[in-house]
Amino acid sequence: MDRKAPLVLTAAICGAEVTRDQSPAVPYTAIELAEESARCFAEGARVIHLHVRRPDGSPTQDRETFRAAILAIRSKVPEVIIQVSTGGAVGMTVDQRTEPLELDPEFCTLTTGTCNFGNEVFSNPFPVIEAIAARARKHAVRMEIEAFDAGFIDNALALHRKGLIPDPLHFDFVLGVPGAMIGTEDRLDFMRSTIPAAATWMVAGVGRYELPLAKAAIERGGHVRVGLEDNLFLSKGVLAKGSWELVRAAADLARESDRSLATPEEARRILSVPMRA
Ligand code: KMH
Ligand code: ZN
Repeated sequence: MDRKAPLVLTAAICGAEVTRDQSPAVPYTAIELAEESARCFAEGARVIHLHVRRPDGSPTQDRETFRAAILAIRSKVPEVIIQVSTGGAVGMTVDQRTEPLELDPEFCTLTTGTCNFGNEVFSNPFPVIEAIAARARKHAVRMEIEAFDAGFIDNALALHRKGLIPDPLHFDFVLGVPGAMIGTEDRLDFMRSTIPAAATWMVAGVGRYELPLAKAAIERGGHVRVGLEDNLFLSKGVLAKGSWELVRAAADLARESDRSLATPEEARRILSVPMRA
């Protein structure tokens, strides 16, 4: 990848696990998600990785809750790319996880392997991956491959060879999940050495790995995801005021490395996510 290509920043603003008890900045409602999306967009985020919550903060993949959130985000930030999660929360069924795909969103995640996830298991055996990919294809949703560990990439490439994951391939290396691959630079370099040269990639560092991996990805020509889903802290012991502050920190790293931030149009071209009519 071109080391000076414009940088696409994704903001993972909510997730399924983090709670208001841990950080008051975690958005739950459609309007909170939209306001946080607007703040992240203003700092340079071009993709919103979206989970939704019930009013009590518990995670859901309910289609209508996603619809309300997407409409609210669209009304505040028409240009931003909205990526719905098909991971949901640990323990959800394929039918639950794929509810947002029924809305014909422009972009979604696809996790291509199983790993420990804290003290739980994020379960993605091949029938689950293939079913989610089939529904994404049916709704013509662009897929981002989420690789929490090295074998997830091999699985994705096997599914790509079978025609189940379409070109062009785009990977998100999610590194630092307790129970999966850690977020060191050597792990990142190994992950990126295993993907096809034509593929695009980004990194989502979890916890303390978030900003160091953002810097490493920026220097290597990759793209970056930050946000409260992955990490609550701006620095050791200092809670981020919102995902927007982590986006700002990543954008600052890009400025220091002389990488421009992608415009909304550049982000859509780099990720192959055209604006839907
Ligand atoms: N909440 C994690 C178990 C995704 O969004 O696609 C899964 C996850 C991945 O967040
Ligand atoms: Zn997620």
